[in-house]
Amino acid sequence: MSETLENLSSETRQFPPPADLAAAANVKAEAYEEAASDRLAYWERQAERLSWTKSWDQVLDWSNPPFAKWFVGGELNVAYNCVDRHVEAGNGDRVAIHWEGEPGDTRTVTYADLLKLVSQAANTLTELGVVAGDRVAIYLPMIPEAAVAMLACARIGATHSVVFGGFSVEALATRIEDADAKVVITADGGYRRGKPSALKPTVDEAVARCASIEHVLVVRRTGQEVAWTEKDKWWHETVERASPEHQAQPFDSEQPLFILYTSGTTGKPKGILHTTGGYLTQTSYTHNAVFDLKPESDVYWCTADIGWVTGHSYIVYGPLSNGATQVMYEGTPDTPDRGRFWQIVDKYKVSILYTAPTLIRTMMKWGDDIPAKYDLSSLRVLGSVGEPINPEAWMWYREHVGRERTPIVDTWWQTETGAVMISPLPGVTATKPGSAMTALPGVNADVVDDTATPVPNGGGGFLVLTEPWPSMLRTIWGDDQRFIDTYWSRFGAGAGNGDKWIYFAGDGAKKDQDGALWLLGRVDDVMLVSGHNISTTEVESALVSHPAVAEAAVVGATDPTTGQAIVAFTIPRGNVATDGDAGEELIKELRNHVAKTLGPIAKPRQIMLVPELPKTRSGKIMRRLLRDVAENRSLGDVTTLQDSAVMDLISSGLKTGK
Ligand code: 6R9
Repeated sequence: MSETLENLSSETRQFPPPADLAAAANVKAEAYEEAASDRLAYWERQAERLSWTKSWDQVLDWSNPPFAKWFVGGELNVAYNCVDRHVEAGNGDRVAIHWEGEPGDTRTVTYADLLKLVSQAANTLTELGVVAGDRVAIYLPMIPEAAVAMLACARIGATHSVVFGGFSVEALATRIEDADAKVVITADGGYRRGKPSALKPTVDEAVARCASIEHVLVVRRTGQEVAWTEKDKWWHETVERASPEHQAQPFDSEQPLFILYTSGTTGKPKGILHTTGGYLTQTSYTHNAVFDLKPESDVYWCTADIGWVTGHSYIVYGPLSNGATQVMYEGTPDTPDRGRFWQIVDKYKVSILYTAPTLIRTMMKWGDDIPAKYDLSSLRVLGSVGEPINPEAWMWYREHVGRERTPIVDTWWQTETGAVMISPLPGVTATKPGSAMTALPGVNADVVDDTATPVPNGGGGFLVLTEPWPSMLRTIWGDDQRFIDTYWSRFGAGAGNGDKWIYFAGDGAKKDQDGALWLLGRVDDVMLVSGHNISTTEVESALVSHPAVAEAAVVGATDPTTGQAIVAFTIPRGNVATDGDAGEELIKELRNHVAKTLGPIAKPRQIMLVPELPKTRSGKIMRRLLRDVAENRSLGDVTTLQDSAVMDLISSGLKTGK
């Protein structure tokens, strides 16, 4: 890319933390100075949140960059830290998981129950021949057994590889093969959109292709008919009959904990490898700091799927290591109706809610009257993750969910970073709608130009992390070279530039006049229009700021005169007329609205009104597929698409405007 990203929009609204929350906050403003004065000592203090059977000799070994070792020589057991120690401290009766099935069935799992289940599952895996270092694939719906299975692997030092329950045979098989997994843990099926969907047939097909799999453990969730092979064992006939006694053994701080595959835009999926001591330190610390968690009184709910890194770090490892009480929900937000999320918040008196911009925009589209029907007064902190949150979606979240009381923490991080890196602190930061604000204490982030020089306030460029952090990925499973090439060869020492190793996140960002960070989306998505780099995020946010728009996705399509031209796919809000002339009028108005908000250079060449947008299971817009539509190509890889019918809907219902 020849020049830095444009810096088009400006936002002046600002919201200081509520005084009572600030006064009682877990982390105060001093933390920034403490961490800046001695970063490693700061992380060492965070590691002391955990129970170690052997302390470390060295905080960080960075002698062979970019391969980091944290808390070198330390030993701990991750499952012990997430379960046993809370029971030993007398909190066995505390609810760990309020589980809500989609059809309305519920389960309450206390920390004592969790200890029993995790111990039984650890014993079963051991009986099946799984030993420390082996890989176990997990392909489950959002049921408590998903967390149990992950913790059971951690307990015996095995490495889990969770694959989204919605992924295809192909996706599952390539992940099993790449990790050379020995066992798969799955279920007959799960509930989605009001009916049971099957999982086992996908596993059967994948296992038939993967010689490494010796056993398949099957949880009975729906009771549907399943085919049975000699590798299959029912969970309730093995795990639930196993001994509940299991002594957790300590493992080295760098023992692998999990592999999680990120699809990326090209090439085969990357198996991101995380280890134990540093990962648990940072997930535990950030969950406490960013959400201001008070484990005795808060009810926390993260709406992510366990198959996404957010589910790993902020449903399983962060919250459970902190002894939190949380809600886990199996299904979709509109089953049986569009109030389901708010009904759950009301029912369990959820105090901390962590969700994604895609859901917030969907709720905006469904209408303000839906959340208004519920008592949401228990909420005190709201979080967002997964994509840049448009300022208008942020304001809607604050107004209609937070009822103008609760701070919003917009948390930037990645599968690769393992835990939150950039976020406001709810008791400290005066937030700006749409900004993730600043790096957390202990984290060093910056925005640089293409010569790796930090941009001044007011400038835009590439987001980088300039110092190693405890929960950083250790490598790409089986491919150290790809790890170096992907993340470390753009800037700094890995690019033959100086002796500092600089991590390139792949995102564009800008620093505003106060130094707050604004994430601008993946740099692969940046558009080059008449020589100007324009971020998709800013044009999308301009569209969403129009009252007729619920959601927008913007791509750059090849254009003979401007190089690339801006093409926008826009979902109108529910009550907006779009038939015939009304649609044409709206398109004209929206093009002018963007030009007025961001400047004429950002005026879309074309706006299409669509009923839906293609998204991944974790809710990210797949702009790559929209680029294919905008350039009249056949669609590329659609295996990670959440709902394959969406692309047909878009192609058949297009209304174009020039
Ligand atoms: C946790 C997670 C990582 C990519 C990341 C960025 C985008 C995540 C964001 C955000 C702006 C935020 N992203 N959080 N962009 N603001 N608060 O999402 O991990 O699935 O690996 O995706 O998601 O583009 O690089 P992962």
